[in-house]
Amino acid sequence: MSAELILRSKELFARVFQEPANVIVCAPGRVNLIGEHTDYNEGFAMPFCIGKYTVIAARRRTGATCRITSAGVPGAISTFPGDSSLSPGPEGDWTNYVRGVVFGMLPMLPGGSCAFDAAVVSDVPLGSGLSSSASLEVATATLLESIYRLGADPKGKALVCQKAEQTFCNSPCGITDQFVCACGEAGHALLIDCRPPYATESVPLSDPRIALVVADSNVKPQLSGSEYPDRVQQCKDACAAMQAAGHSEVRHLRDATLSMLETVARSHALPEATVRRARHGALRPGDGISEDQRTLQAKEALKACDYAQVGRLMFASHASLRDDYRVSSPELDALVEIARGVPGVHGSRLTGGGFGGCTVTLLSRSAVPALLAAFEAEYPKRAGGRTASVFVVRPAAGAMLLQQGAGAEPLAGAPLSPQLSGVAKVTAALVLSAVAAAVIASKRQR
Ligand code: GAF
Repeated sequence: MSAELILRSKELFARVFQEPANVIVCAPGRVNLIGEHTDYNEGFAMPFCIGKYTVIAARRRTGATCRITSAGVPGAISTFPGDSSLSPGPEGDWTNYVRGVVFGMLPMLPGGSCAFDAAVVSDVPLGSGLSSSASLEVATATLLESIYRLGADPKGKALVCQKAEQTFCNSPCGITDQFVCACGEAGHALLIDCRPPYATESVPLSDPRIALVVADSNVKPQLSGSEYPDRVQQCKDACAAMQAAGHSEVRHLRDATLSMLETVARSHALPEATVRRARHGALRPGDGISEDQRTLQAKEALKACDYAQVGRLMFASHASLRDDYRVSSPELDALVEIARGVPGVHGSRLTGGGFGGCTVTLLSRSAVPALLAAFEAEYPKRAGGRTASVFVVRPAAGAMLLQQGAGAEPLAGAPLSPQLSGVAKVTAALVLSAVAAAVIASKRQR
């Protein structure tokens, strides 16, 4: 987290609302190390927060009107009711992420209403599959939690945010992004069991011998386009077919075995494409290789510092997402293949929903310069001249209250401040590192 981002949020607030903010909150973007398209099948995912954040500077008001501005939309102030009359704004409006969360939290608020002024700044790349939307949602929930002094419940907060995205933003997303943005821990990945009651396990991921590199293909994914909802539906169809074949216990792909699926496939009850999606999906561990099994194996390998094994599982995950789940793109495949050719790279895969966006690569720290050079030299050749935006990431802390008080003073000594200083240290290390500073990409977009 850069101190500059906090300062920018305060300045924006003061400029737009003509007085100082008195609360500052933040929530990060995320990368998923492994466990893709498993969450809506009640499977397993293992993401981590990246050191890029959405920061909100705010001030509680009386009444029931919310006003919000964003550095990304200079000069505009959006106003909406902070009570049960609240509804989504126009389709695609960025404030729908905020509105949805406010709406979802109304029952928890005194009198069932709220009022605030808020200014949003963010260094999470927008629309790159790094969860800029979940970051905004969770930051909003953290704001309400802070200004109305609600008891902290990171998991409950994540669920409200997921529902906000589903109902106000028309995206049938799973729980991974909001969960890690709310519950992530610095220096750790978060294994999430996406079946209620959502057990989690923090898995150490701060070995100085390894590095994690995110490469943005600079092709924008469209989560609310039809491809993602189609995948969700195909998984449901596969479950329905297995139920119809007598496997009544298959409520989600998590409950299915490979042999159940094969039986149904042989009876031609499902289109071939649906069978392939389900093969990638969360088939019950212990029977065939699925993304769920890879995720659980990767967690064990990570705990044993067996990075070669984690890497093999990442490559296998990418192959399954490319060939069976069909959510990759030529650009993402190119980034993974370029990484595969660099000595010291353990594994690489697309991360997030796919159809563009980013890859994540796990490698020896000493191999980072070679990987950056390979992306710079090779990607434009394989991606029609497009360049990638590449940065080193380290697992960072989840959402937090940063500052509170008359002039929004830092929370020195408060329980959250050690987390903040942890983030600050990580960020400082990154900034000082020649490797991390090597953002090789141009800003060129499509
Ligand atoms: C997107 C969704 F928002 C997540 O819930 C998850 O399904 C992911 O795609 C794929 O793993 O980020």
